[in-house]
Formats: sequence, structure tokens, C-alpha cells
Amino acid sequence: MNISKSLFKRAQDLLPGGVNSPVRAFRSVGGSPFFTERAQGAHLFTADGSQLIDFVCTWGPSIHGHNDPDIRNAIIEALDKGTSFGTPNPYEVQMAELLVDCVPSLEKLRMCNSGTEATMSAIRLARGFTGRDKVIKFTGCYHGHVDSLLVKAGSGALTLGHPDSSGIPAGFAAETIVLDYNDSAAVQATFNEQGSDIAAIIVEPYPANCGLIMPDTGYLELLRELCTTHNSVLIFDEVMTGFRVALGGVQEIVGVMPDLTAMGKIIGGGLPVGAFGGRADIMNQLAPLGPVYQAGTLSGNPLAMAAGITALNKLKMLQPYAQLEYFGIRVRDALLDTAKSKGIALQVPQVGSMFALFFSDSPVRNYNDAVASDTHHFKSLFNYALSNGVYLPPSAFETCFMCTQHKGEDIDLAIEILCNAIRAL
Ligand code: KE4
Repeated sequence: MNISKSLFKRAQDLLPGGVNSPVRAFRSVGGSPFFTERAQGAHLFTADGSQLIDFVCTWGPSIHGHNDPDIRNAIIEALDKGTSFGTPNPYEVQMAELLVDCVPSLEKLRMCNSGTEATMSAIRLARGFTGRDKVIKFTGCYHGHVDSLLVKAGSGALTLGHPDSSGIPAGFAAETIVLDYNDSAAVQATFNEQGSDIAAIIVEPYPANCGLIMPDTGYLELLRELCTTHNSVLIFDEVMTGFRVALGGVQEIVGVMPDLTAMGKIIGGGLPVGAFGGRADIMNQLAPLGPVYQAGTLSGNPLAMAAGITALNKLKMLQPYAQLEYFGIRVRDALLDTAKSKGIALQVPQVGSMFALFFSDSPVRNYNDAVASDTHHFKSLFNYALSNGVYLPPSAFETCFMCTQHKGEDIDLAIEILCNAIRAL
């Protein structure tokens, strides 16, 4: 850990907290972060010479495993033609056709450079389309560091104890209505009182930024019904779940069609990317057609498009979702069985290759349940696992990811180490 420690010291002199994204700083799990030298398949190789089985998968993008050879070759092939043109390029059309083919609700879309840009643009578009200002979000959901959405946010904001970021003008936050996820009465009452002022609901259909939370039966359908009745825009933030839980994301699984969808992560194949799209009548409000402005120097960048096209085509060809579900269930059941044998209260919500760990007596249905879980147990488990070669997200308020390369001895070894971590509590 000496090389990582010296790198971290240099980093801290120049980067706030020594990181370019807060959750990487290990602030809630103690110690200092390792630095990654390279990554391959299900493994990270640290600057200190350690090999780790990775359950973060760079926060979701590497569903095919790190440094996938097909994605690499696609990037190299694109690179031979240049890195950025600032003009339309053929890859953008191919990507757009792929996304519309994969995601049920997409009629039109626009590429951008991060999930944050995608949700920020979708919110602006919904406000421009409806002429309304209010937006509903849900406590614990994280939609990137968008000013108006950093209110009771999850992920790193929650991890570091600042779910309401400073630096957000009160006027911005005043336009954001924050409700508890899975509270049907609250969202119904809010629309009854002020439905004609509500531009949009933005929701992670499966919230995965305060651990992993699943919707109550009928909840997503209720959000759809309320938006339809009140002419508000339903935005699914599928930056994390898109192409992860199914090729068409949560909307394919539950059959609830949002008006707009925010996307990111997997569709960039590991390079910077975001996208938002949905109903053509809404998307056509975007410049240069309509009055809602949105732009980006590197939007549709050929390298990122080439990487994302390959990642998506590989998902279409392989359809790895049954395999990923099998991996997720194996880990979930092993952890639950071990915790039960030790008399430890553990919940392991799991969907496909996503799972979370809540040390809690009862299932976690919302933010309050999540923050009431035992984060000290999580910290102990995280550090035991890391010291034995398994890297979990460095926060109790994140979600674990697996990839198609978590197979054979890797998954067996990881399960053994995670179960030993529970036994050591
Ligand atoms: P980015 O701007 O980080 O590309 O995407 C923001 C975003 C939007 N919506 C959802 C549902 C997200 O999960 C994210 C980003 N996810 C976090 C992990 N929980 C990224 C990791 C980080 O912030 O370093």
C-alpha cells in the first residue's frame, strides 16, 4: 500500500480530498484508497501489486468486464480516424439506432457526456415542454450533481453526510419537491394539491444510490398514472439500471413507459458518455428545433460512440442477463445463509447483477430504513473483504455490481471471502 499512500499524499495536495469524485476517498470506510494501475476482466490490479476481485465495475459501466478486447479493438479502430471532429459522425447515427432499438420508450434521443448532463438536460426539457417549474424527486435517489437535484440526494452526498449540498440557491431547491420513495399516499397527495405546477417526476426506478431498493407492487405504475393525469413528464433515471438489469432497463422489466429516460455508464463502454431520450414531441423542443437549449463539445464523441456501440451490440448478441442473475442470486443466498447461521441481521436486495448489503432486521423500503441500517458492520465487512482481495463499493449507500467475467473460481473465491467477512463480524 506504500505506492498508493504516496500517490494519495501527492493527490491530496492538488485534488480536494485527493480524488476526482468524492465516494472514491474511502471517507466512510476508513483508511486511504488504493490506486489502480490496470484492470482486466473481474479484476483490478493496484499500484501496490495487489489483485482484487472487483464488485464496483467502475460504478456500472464494465458489464463485460474491464478492458474487454472487443471494446478495446473498437476504440483502437476509431482512434485511427481521429479523436474528435465537432461535426456529425456515422457512429452517432449507429448509436442512436441501437438505443432506440434497445430501450422501449425511446423515439428520439441526444448524446451528452455524463449521467449528470443527461438528467440535468431531461429536467430542463421537461420544464420547457410543460412550462412548469416544480420537479418531484425522492429522498436518497441520486441523479448526478445537478443543482436542483442535490436535495436529499444519495450516493456520495449521503455517504459524506451532505445529502443537501451547500452552494445550491434556496430558489433552486424550492422548486424541488422531495418525497419518500414507495410512499404512494405522499405522491398522490402532492399531485392532488399542486399537480398543475409539476413539470416532472424524476426517479431511479430501482433506487441504487442508498443501497438498492425495490419498488412496492404498483408504485411505478402509480407514478406513470399521476404524470399522465396531470400532464407531467415521467423521467426514469436509468443511468445505472439501463442495459444493466435488462437490455431495455427497468422499463422493459416492469412495462412502465417513462416519457424521458436518462442513460449513461454502460452505453459508453467505459468512456465518458450520457444520453437522454424519449417521446419525440418532447425531444423536438430541443435546439436547434425548439426553444430548450442543450449542447456539448464532445457529445457523440467517436471514441465513446465506438466503445458504447460495441458494448451494446455485445449485450444484444450475448444476452447475458440470465447468467448475471445467476451470479447475483448465488452471492445473495450465500451471504444470507451465512448471516443467518451467525444470527446477524442482514438484508441483501438483489436484481440481476446488482446487490446491496444492509445490516438491518427488516427489508429496506426507503431512505430512512437505509440510514437506520448498521453502517459499522458494513465498514468492518468492507475492510475485511478488501484485505482479503475483494473490493466492494466504499460506502453502505452504494450498490455492488457484477460482470460477465465474475465466473468460475473468481465468484467461488469472492463468495468464500465475503462469507468469511460476515463470520468475522
Ligand atoms: P455521472 O455524472 O457520474 O456519469 O452520472 C450521475 C448519475 C446519475 N444517475 C444515477 C442513477 C447515478 O447512479 C449516477 C452516478 N452514479 C454514481 C455511483 N452511485 C457514480 C460514482 C461517483 O459519483 O463517483
